Amino acid sequence: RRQPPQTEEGWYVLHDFRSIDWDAWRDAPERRRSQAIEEGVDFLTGAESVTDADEGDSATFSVLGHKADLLVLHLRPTLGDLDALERRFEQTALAEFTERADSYLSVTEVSGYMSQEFFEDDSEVEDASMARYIESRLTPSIPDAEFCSFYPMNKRRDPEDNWYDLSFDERAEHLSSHGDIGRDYAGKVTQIISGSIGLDDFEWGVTLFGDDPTDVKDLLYEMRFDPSSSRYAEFGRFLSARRFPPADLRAFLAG
Ligand code: 76R
Repeated sequence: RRQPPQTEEGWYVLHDFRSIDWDAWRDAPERRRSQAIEEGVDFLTGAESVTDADEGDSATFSVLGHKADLLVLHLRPTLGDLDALERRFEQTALAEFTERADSYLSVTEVSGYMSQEFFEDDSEVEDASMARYIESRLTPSIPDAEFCSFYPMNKRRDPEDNWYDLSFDERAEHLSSHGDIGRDYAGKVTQIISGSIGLDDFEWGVTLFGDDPTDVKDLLYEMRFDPSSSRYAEFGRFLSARRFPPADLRAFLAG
């Protein structure tokens, strides 16, 4: 039996996808619509400035395509924080015009593949840059980029290609070449990889941010040819979204 790599967990992550009932929206009297916008802006602005918890981050996106209309992304220290945000949104007049289209729950994670020393030695992380790296992974701020791509993924468990049957060293080597590809896109694409084993349907959630969607596409295409993806990755649905400031909610709803 193989031992799992050690992991360290940080903030919990909720991807909250909503679709708008456009017919109800068009039919609603101006007074109700204004109230929905006002309460929606209040909720989203409050979430983005984290008035509800000690730390975390939130962001609002317009989702392209039919899968949803709105994505509200929350990172918070506890599940209770996320739970409270979900409930609070339901209390707004805006929620009356939305339905849950999808959602995903995960937790930010650093695994022992590239920072084994950190896990072997409980004491302080000696290396300051490693400490910063780990911190930025566990308590990330949502990058200020226009485009966001989200999908869940698994590592394959086929008899032929079983990620979980590989030795630690084999997996670490795969992830090191995987990381090399990723680092080529530094400054163009930022990722939040969050673990979801036991929390949601897949093993990880992948949230990518970039100003140019083509950079995201290029990065993923390149990774598809790398064994860590070509042999060992399986993907769920993909969703694409564009960030907007909560203050623009009226414009978002006006179309
Ligand atoms: O040695 C190293 O530098 C590797 C550091 C590293 C790990 C351990 C790393 C780097 N990743 C790791 C783990 Mn990643 N990552 C993804 C996707 O669509 C696809 O094919 C894959 C989706 C992207 C885009 C991405 C980006 N990574 C993981 C794991 C967990 C594996 C496990 O624990 O078993 C998954 C599922 C995963 C998936 N990765 C990087 C990136 C980028 C851009 C980097 C380099 C920047 C950085 O070091 O943070």
